[in-house]
This record gives sequence, structure tokens and C-alpha cells, in this order.
Amino acid sequence: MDTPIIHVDMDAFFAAVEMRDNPELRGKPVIIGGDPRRDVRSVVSTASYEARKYGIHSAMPLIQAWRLCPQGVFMRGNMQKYAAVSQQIMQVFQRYTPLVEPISIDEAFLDVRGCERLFGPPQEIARAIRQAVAEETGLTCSVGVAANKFLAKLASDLDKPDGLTVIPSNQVEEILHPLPVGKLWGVGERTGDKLREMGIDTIGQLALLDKSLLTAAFGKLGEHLWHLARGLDERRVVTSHGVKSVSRETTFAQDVRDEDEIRATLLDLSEDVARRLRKKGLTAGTVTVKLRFGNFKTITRQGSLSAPAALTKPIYTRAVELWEKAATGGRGLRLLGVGASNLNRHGGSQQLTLFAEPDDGREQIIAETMDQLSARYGKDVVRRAAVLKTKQDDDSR
Ligand code: TTP
Ligand code: MG
Repeated sequence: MDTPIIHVDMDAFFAAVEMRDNPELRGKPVIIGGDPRRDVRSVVSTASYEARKYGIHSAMPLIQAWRLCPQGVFMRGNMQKYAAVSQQIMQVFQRYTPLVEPISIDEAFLDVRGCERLFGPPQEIARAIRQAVAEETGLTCSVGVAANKFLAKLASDLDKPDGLTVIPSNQVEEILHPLPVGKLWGVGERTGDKLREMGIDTIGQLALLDKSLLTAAFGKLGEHLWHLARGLDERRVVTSHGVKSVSRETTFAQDVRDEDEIRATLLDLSEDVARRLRKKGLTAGTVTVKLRFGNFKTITRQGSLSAPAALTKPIYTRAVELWEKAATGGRGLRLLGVGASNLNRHGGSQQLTLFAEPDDGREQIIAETMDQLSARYGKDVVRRAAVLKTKQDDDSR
């Protein structure tokens, strides 16, 4: 295997933690998301495998889940607890390789290249990780082992829950081709429908198409699909080691004076920065705003946060204060940027500060849900303020 990648994903994560801590819940349909009698607008965060038999799944309106399974145990959930377990599992992964990329609260990619001498072949490392997670957290996970991220993630899903699947390089097509196109990373409902209209149901059928045909039909995504259908994926495992700041900026087509538009843009940028911090498992202690005027004069203003954060609200609030204090006095802005620095891994003593403010539990749940959705469907699918602009990435090392 050229670059052995392991993907780990906890099983029914929030529900499993509750069932671990309350043995009475074991074997029952447990639905995390709220009390359907009170939280009428809420959606299901997750459901135990017992509840999934009733057709209940993440993001389903709670009311609907209640109708499907009125005898289910409905719970609000406890983000602090899940975040603590999340750290525990990420720390387990770190013992096997420094190349760990957390991609959500219960999932990570591990690049285990070069770890064989210490821990044995990749499937042996995967087995050891499953055992360590079980022993240290009392929870099960599903693990995939393959030559790249796409295949490893696909593999971890093939034998869920509590499974371990290896896709050896010489069996990629055999395993991949019979699967439905929806299993391809980047194929959501719309693309899936379009492919099926074209008579393409399986990945194998897709693999028979010319690259040019796919690009004509789907643009850049088409080329990406052509690669995936062959089991090719060049993405590297990206860790957050050594990242000193995370920032985003937007250049306006025309100078902007409207304060509401500036606030909306700051919110949008703060949201991106916060998401990137969470993705890297980092918190920021300092916020910077960058302002460039019509005449290209550029200023930056920096301020610290009362507690290290990885959520939109504190970053946005500080960014607005910094912009207001800079008193741009109605001068048109050409560019606006938000940055976060003074970064720390959100582990150890930092952990609880993520939830320091009373309403942050909710904010955290919103953040996690948005992270999940954007990881699945692309980052522009969920936006608090739908201001879509071209942004420049700038992760300074
Ligand atoms: P997932 O790994 O997608 O789901 P899961 O761990 O509950 O179940 P599976 O065995 O299929 O992996 O998400 C991890 C947690 O993230 C999940 O337990 C709850 C939370 N979550 C939400 O809050 N909203 C969502 O829409 C999704 C997908 C997950
Ligand atoms: Mg999971």
C-alpha cells in the first residue's frame, strides 16, 4: 500500500456515549436531539442503531422521528461530554502517528506511513486502535484502511458498526465498482439524480465514461469523479501542527461603505475562520481584522479574546469591535479580512473554555452540525448569513 491511510469513525457517537453511561438505555432506540414535545423545531443529531431500524437518521425533524418511534428514548444530549470523549479518541490516535487529521467530532484520518516498524502493518495498527478506543472509552468505532483518504473513509463505512475493513490496492475496483454512485465523495442528491438520469447507477458504470464527457456534464466535479471512480485521491492528511494563524479575506468588486454589508461580511469571514479552527482542533486567543481602503492603504487591528475560542460568535463579536474602533468613517473598503492567531490545541485545560459562556453549548451544537453538513455537502451549503463571495485562503505557517 503506497500511503496507508486509516479512517476512524465512532459508531452512533452521541447516542453511544449516553448508552455507555446509562446501562438502562442499552438495546433501546435512543434518539439524540431533544424532547419532541418541547423542541418542536429540532432535528435528530443521531440515533442508536436500534432506532435506525425505524428509519430514523441524523438531520430528520425530531417530530418525524417521534412519529416513527413513539416509544424511543429522546434526549437533548451533552456536548461537553462528547467533546471530552472526542479529545480522548484523538489522543489515542496520536499515540500511533503524529499525522492525525480530525475531520469531525468523531472522525479522523491517520497517515500511518513509516509507523510499521513500531506498530506493525496498517491493518494491525487499525486493530490496535479499535482495541485501545474500546478499552479507554468503552465505545466502538468503525475503521477503514486503504491507500488514500477516499478509499479509507469508504472502507470504514462498509462494515458499520464495530467493523474493520481493509481495501487492498489490488481489490479496489472489485470493491468499488458495484457500489452506488452516491458513495462517491462529492456526489450529493443532485449530482446523484443527474447521474442516474444518465443511466449511471454504480461506480463501475461511471468508471466507463470518458473524462471529457464527465467534465462536459459536471465541470470540475466531473474530473474529480473520474478520479474517484478509479479509486484515485491525492489529498494528503493535513495536521494542524505548526499553523500559526488562520485567516480569510474578501476583495470586493466595488468599494463597500454599507455598514450592514460590512457586518455581514465579517460574520461570513468569522464563520469560515471558526470552522477552520475547529477542523484543525485549534482555539484562537487573538483576532485580527484587516481593512484595505479604496486607495489601497491597508491597516490591521488586533485584539484578544476573553477566553480561547473556536466558535463564530466570540470571533465575530471581537472583529466587529475592532472594525468599529478603527473608525473607518464611511471610507469605502476594498478588502476585508478576519484572522485568528495565538492558537492552541483545544485539549487539556483549554477544553472547557470552548463552552465557557452559558449559551455556548447551543452555539457549539450549531457549529458541529454545520461542520458536519459542510464536510458532507461542501462548505457553502450552510450559511448563517448567505453572503457568498470569493475568498482567499491563507493558513500561515
Ligand atoms: P456521524 O459520524 O455522522 O454519525 P454517528 O457517529 O452518530 O453514527 P455512525 O455510526 O453512522 O457514524 O456523526 C457523529 C456525531 O455528530 C453524531 O453522533 C451526532 C453529530 N451529528 C449531528 O449533530 N448532526 C448531524 O447531522 C450529523 C450527521 C451528526
Ligand atoms: Mg460516527
